[in-house]
Amino acid sequence: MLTLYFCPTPNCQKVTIMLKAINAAFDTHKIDILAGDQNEPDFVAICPNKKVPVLVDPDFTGLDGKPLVIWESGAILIHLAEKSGQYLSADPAIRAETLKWVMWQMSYLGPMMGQLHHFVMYAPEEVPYAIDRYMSEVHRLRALLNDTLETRAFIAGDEMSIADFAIYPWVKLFGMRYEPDRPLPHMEAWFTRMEEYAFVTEGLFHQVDTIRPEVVGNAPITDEHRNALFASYQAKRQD
Ligand SMILES: N[C@@H](CCC(=O)N[C@@H](CS)C(=O)NCC(=O)O)C(=O)O
Repeated sequence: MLTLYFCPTPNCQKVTIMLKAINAAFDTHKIDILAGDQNEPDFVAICPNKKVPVLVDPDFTGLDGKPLVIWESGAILIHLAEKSGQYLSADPAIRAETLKWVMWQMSYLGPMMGQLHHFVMYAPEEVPYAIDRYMSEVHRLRALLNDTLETRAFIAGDEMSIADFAIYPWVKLFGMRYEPDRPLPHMEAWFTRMEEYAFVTEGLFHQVDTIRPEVVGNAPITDEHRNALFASYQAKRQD
């Protein structure tokens, strides 16, 4: 059976949506990132990058001769798409378009939204330049998404793909916290189209009751949480 090391945040929710979409059986191993579970030696042994999600797929053998371990959510989506033969077309043009948007999510949308969240929620001091910089990037990226969805049903064309799964949790749950600078009707219509599929909502809300209130802004972030999340940064500051 597949094992997913997980917490209910967008990078993990894209994987749970995919797992539900392909009807895969999986065990969830909860990693409490505010408690610092990602820094524990057992976890670091499988993910030296100290981040979730991590997928262990015993149907394949890794370079170390053990069950295959994959981290980086985009790589996990591609692995599951290739394994199941679903949500990543074999047609070169559709495949390229799908991978382009997966990479866009991994390199722009996720990092820019993540940094905005960091400077709004977690930074120990206010840095207006950083908030302005990441907020304007988030506005730009959402506008691009909205404009793209004006002429297509799903991100990579007529068919739902791993590009939709990668992008949806970020703009749906996370993005709602940061008001857009203009209406995004095509993105809203895409939300509705996505949510016609029960697995999208099931994947998005998988174990969502275990989310910490601090992660969604309903309780204050403390130095203890910052130390769990940004251990190397804190250590450097104390030098
Ligand atoms: N590029 C990575 C990012 C993973 C990531 O940042 N995961 C967050 C949760 S959404 C995490 O593990 N944070 C813990 C930490 O920063 O210590 C991916 O897409 O898998």
